[in-house]
Amino acid sequence: MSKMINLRNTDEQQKALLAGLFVTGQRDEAGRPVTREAYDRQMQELEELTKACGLTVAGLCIQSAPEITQRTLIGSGKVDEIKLMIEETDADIVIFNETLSPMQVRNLEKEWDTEVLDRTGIILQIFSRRARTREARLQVESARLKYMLPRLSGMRVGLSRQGGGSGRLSNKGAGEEQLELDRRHIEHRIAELDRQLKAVGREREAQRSQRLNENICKVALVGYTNAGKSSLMNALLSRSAPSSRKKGSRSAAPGGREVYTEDMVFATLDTTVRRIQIWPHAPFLLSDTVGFISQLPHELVSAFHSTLEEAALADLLLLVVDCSDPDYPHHLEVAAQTLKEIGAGEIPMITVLNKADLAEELHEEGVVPRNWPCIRRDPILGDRIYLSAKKKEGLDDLLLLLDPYIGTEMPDYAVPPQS
Ligand SMILES: Nc1nc2c(ncn2[C@@H]2O[C@H](COP(=O)(O)OP(=O)(O)OP(=O)(O)O)[C@@H](O)[C@H]2O)c(=O)[nH]1
Ligand SMILES: [Mg+2]
Repeated sequence: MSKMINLRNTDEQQKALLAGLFVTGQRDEAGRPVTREAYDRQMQELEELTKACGLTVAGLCIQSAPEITQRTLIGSGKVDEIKLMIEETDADIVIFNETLSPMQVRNLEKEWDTEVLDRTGIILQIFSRRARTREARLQVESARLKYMLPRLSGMRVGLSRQGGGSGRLSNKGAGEEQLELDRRHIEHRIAELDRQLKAVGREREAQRSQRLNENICKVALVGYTNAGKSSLMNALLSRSAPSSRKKGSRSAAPGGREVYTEDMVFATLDTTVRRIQIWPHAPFLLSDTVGFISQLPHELVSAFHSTLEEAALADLLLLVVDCSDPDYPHHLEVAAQTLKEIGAGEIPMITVLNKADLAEELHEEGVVPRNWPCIRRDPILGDRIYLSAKKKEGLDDLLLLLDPYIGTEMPDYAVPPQS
């Protein structure tokens, strides 16, 4: 099966077709009508997710219909159309924007003799490829198995990381037997993973309580994936005095100070905490963690609960959003909803409208509406600030906004820069 694709170990890029069903007259979680433009942006996001998985997008097929077809989600005419597209493009996989029922996946795979995955499946796949730390790996495996469990009946299941070799994306064919695991086996594995996660969680808890005991403001970067959270952390780090941590403090993660950034969804999966100390502002602890996305699979939210909890324990949230993205108001809503889910809905928050440089460029090209923000004009609007993490513009204004939270009293170990 695998609902977790096993990418071939080859230089050849594998091809995906993207499919979606735009149900006319549909409403979002807030009860507002979903426009075709908004739906097309969802499909663009699916394209980003597909690329982040190392796949090439070979084509796109969206059906517009008043209702779904139970058997295959899309209507039979579209099923035939996509079958032709698969033949023409030699696609290895079809990825749906909508969540598919196990029955729909089975029916479509039978029709097309090609692997079929949904949005949740592709997000889980990205997470499993990116997870680096032990905790992230455990969290992702647990989420994958929980996603698979209700989809087992009649499915061929590949849980092995090896797989492949058959020239297909899935584990169908040779070696299939050894890749089949039954429900009980999976349930045992989930229980074992959850036990290990609890143990790792206790270690994290010990580090965290040490930080919480420190008399220093804890600020958490949160927001939609690819908004520039890690870039903002690096921009602040570049202004921060070299670590002058108190003896015995373990608040900053070991290793290099800079964090990884990339123009790609889910570049960050783990939490990093750094001490930021920029004269003459008081020092504070800044954490950077996994980003949010529309329809973040709930298996992942629960598996990543302890990672996301970092935000729930902060004194202040910096909600970072890419304001050059026309869909940014929606990203803000998703972030607010996710924060509520993880118990961080009541924490004081500053909204950072990042990539103001890009928004301005687009504005000048006439791409975005005329009333879009301008970093040089009104950079601060209440608890909102426009800045550019990449160009390191607007950081002083941000620090001014932070002052009331981080305190202005200089601790004795804070030293002014030497001129
Ligand atoms: N033009 C412009 N690009 C930016 C800015 N800030 C970040 N970027 C770019 O946006 C991309 C994503 O940045 P990250 O800092 O990795 O974003 P993130 O929010 O940490 O993303 P995830 O970890 O994937 O959730 C990178 O290519 C950055 O260089 C900015 O102010 N202006
Ligand atoms: Mg990041």
